[in-house]
Amino acid sequence: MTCALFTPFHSDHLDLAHRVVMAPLTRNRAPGQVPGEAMVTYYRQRANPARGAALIVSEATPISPMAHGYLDTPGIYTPEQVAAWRRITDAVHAEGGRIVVQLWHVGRISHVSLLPGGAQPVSSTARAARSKTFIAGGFADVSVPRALRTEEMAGIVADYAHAARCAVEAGFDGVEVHAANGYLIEQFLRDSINDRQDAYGGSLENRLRLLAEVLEAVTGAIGAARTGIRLSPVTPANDAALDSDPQALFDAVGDLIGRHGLMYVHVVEGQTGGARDFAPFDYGELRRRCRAPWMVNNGYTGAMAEAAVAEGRADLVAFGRAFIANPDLSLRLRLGAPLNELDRSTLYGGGSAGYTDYPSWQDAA
Ligand code: 8OZ
Repeated sequence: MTCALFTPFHSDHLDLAHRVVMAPLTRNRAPGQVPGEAMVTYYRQRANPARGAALIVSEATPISPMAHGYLDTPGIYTPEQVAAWRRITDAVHAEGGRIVVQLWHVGRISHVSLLPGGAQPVSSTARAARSKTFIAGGFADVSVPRALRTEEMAGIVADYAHAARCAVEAGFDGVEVHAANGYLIEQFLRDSINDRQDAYGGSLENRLRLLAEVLEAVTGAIGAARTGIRLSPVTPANDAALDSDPQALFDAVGDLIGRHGLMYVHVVEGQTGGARDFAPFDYGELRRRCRAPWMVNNGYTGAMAEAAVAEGRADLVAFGRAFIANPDLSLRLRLGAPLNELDRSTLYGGGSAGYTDYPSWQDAA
């Protein structure tokens, strides 16, 4: 295939061999919340830009014990986790690749069985999401959260900064703040969820406050040059009903981001893993405000990605499901080779089956 997608990308803060990015993908294969050998193999298989990703965004990675919401997700806040992630970043760099870690707090999308001492999940609100999570024994309804007290907010922000410092110590090339898919930051942003009366709820400025403080803290800890962010302005994922005015909300988010000069902005267009035209939204307007390299995601084929880059609608394109099933996705796209099919039954948890055993094009041939 020709070939805008396979031109190098250079910006002030990013130098990439081409435009194909591996999207963050929750796989639930970190028993004890620490990355193990299988994860090293999985990321290494996808790390060489000549076959795999120009940039890997890690699976969503909790920033603190209270940030977990799914079984066996790997944290980035203890020395043991930092040492374990270091083996992954070393493996990726040895292949000539780049990797950032996605910093995650699930907020109310969690379950008491996953939290320290059976604690209640925390959120902007005490109203439960009608949503499921994945716990020991399978899928379960999320637990009823409690609303964070105003004086607890500084601790959440400090957890983001601590995790960002851990990320750099672990050898990551940067971080992606997960501000998408109905998790904690979106639970504060959207007026459909945030029902607070304090300085973190009500007005647009107040609902933006957590994100503003997180960006200030993370860029203060590791620099804007190493800070990216993921947004999903109109996804309904995790029972996140749309804001009453998504365009106004995310235009304000864009203005905030634009003041920081971030490494990149990663946007899920439409319904995460679903309809790209789920609700109207002007992504071009958001991009103009963010003033950062623009990474798009959600159901892209190679042809769609090529067109988006060739027509200037995106700088980078993140592929999720296709990268699960095709460790050598970029080579296959470049050659126009057929793609392996995804096995949905092995997405979350389990062993090497459906994790590190998808064949490369060369193996198959
Ligand atoms: C699928 C399953 C569990 C978590 C997201 C981190 O949607 C996730 C996720 C996706 O951002």
